[in-house]
Amino acid sequence: MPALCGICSNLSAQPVIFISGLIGAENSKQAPGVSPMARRVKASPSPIEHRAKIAEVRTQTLPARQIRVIGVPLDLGASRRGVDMGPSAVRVAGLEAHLESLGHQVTDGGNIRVEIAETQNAGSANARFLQQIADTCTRTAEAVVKSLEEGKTPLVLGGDHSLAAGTVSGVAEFYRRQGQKIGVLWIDAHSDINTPATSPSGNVHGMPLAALLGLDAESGLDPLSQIFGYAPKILPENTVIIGVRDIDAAERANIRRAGVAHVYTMRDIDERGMRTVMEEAIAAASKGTAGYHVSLDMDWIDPEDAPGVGTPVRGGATYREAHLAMEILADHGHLLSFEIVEVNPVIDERNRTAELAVELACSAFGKKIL
Ligand SMILES: [Mn+2]
Repeated sequence: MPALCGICSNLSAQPVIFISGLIGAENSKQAPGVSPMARRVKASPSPIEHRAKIAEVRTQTLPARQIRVIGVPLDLGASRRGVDMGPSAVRVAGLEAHLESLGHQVTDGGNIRVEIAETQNAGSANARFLQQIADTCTRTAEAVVKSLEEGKTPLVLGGDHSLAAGTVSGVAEFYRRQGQKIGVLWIDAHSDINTPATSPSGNVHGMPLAALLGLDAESGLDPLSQIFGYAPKILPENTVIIGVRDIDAAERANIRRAGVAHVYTMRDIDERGMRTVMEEAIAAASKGTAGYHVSLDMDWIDPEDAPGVGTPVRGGATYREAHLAMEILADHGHLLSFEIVEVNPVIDERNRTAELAVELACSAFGKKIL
């Protein structure tokens, strides 16, 4: 289908309201047999009118949200210390003020209680601090459910990525009570799909996606998969992994075992472009669901732009690719909840990774260049 312009091609994937808004009542009176696309081309306004109209309609699809910030200063799931300071770094970078400047109402719900490593017994080497992490995730899940009940979009700040088992469980539980499923976009250098039985490191931040998909949940050994007493929280067909470039052998097998078919590696982004990848990812996560949760591990972005992360890996998304992905998410409007994890101020440079996290959150919540 030929697009009218760069902006129009953007619109072709928008909800129906968009297209009908562009065609207008007058044009809809045209003779039967003329395709909607032909009517649209015929009815093209001047470029300036056209752009103004698009700007107006786009704004309409992004209503102001009430956003609830929830900090989870967890670093029990990682071997490198420091991501427990992530929520603070992102707040210091001005998260609340920047989101409010976009017209959103932001309330900060404070931090979820987390145990301090030095006071705890790590338990089994297969999954260190697993029970303490599961307890924190359960508290996180309950806070997320409460936010959604109050009509607020949860914006969770980590902390290591194991906390996603809590966030996603909360979103899934809220929608399950309404008979609906959710999708997940897992944007990360790693696939985080080990289980306590397969993990080579015993670091629980490499396990949350497996827990959410209910992989090995029947073994009863993984309390992360049992939050709210059931598994799985998400289905493989609505789960999309984006930006991976460091997957161990067990994870490769687990991706197949779990049946996750929508995996976009950095090679896919290189070859096919961020635009195509995000459109396909959003389509998969949206299919038959109420919408999707976005779990953004800052290590997805190249260490050149995001040096302060738990586990840096070369070859990540560029600054602009990362923004574009978030902008495309905002265009679609089906974002149910959002989290930013693995910001590590200890190895950051003057808080620039936390500042980038704030920028990306703004793009995901509707900030536009023009
Ligand atoms: Mn991760």
